[in-house]
Amino acid sequence: MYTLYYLPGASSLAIHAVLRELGQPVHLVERDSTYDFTDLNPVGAVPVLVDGDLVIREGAAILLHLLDKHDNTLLPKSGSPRARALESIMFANATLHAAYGRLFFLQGYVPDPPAREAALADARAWIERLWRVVDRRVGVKPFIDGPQISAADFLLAVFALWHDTLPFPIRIGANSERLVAGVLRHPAFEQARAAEAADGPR
Ligand SMILES: N[C@@H](CCC(=O)N[C@@H](CS)C(=O)NCC(=O)O)C(=O)O
Repeated sequence: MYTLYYLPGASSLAIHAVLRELGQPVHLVERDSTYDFTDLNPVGAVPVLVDGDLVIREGAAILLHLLDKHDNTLLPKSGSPRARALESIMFANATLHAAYGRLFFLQGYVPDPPAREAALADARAWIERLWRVVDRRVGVKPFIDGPQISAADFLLAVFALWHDTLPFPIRIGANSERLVAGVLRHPAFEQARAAEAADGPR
């Protein structure tokens, strides 16, 4: 059985939902209940997945490990559909996720209010610009790379859920809103989210 270190509603929710989609049993351990978590990940961040003797950090690496190991429809097996899907995962996890990381850092660690507000406005504008990239890529499709839900879609929906915790709105386009609504209705995602909600908001 896998062990997933998580925080409720954090990017680890995407991994949790993927594990459910794959039908894989998982032992969930909340990061803050683990006093020696930095032994597992010196960076202190979730997700961390334990698979037997293997400890994997970094969300994208965890996703690829799981999707290569188990039969699934979340990641095409080869060719340009796979390349597109990998690009979407990396964009979501390395570019859009990092933009939120910057925003959360500014919220928590810039003590001077005027400096913080200016930096937050800039971080927010960058996130909205990235969502416009998402919106154009989705176009009329239900999900980012086609009719089939993918791992990148799970990540995007997790990020969109963070908007409820912010003191200002983040505008995403109509295509992105449709994508997110589709993920929120998806049974594996819905179940993972409900299970984590029992632990409270992020
Ligand atoms: N590059 C890392 C980033 C992970 C990350 O930023 N995780 C956040 C939650 S989404 C975290 O654990 N932050 C530490 C904290 O909230 O204390 C990955 O993709 O796994």
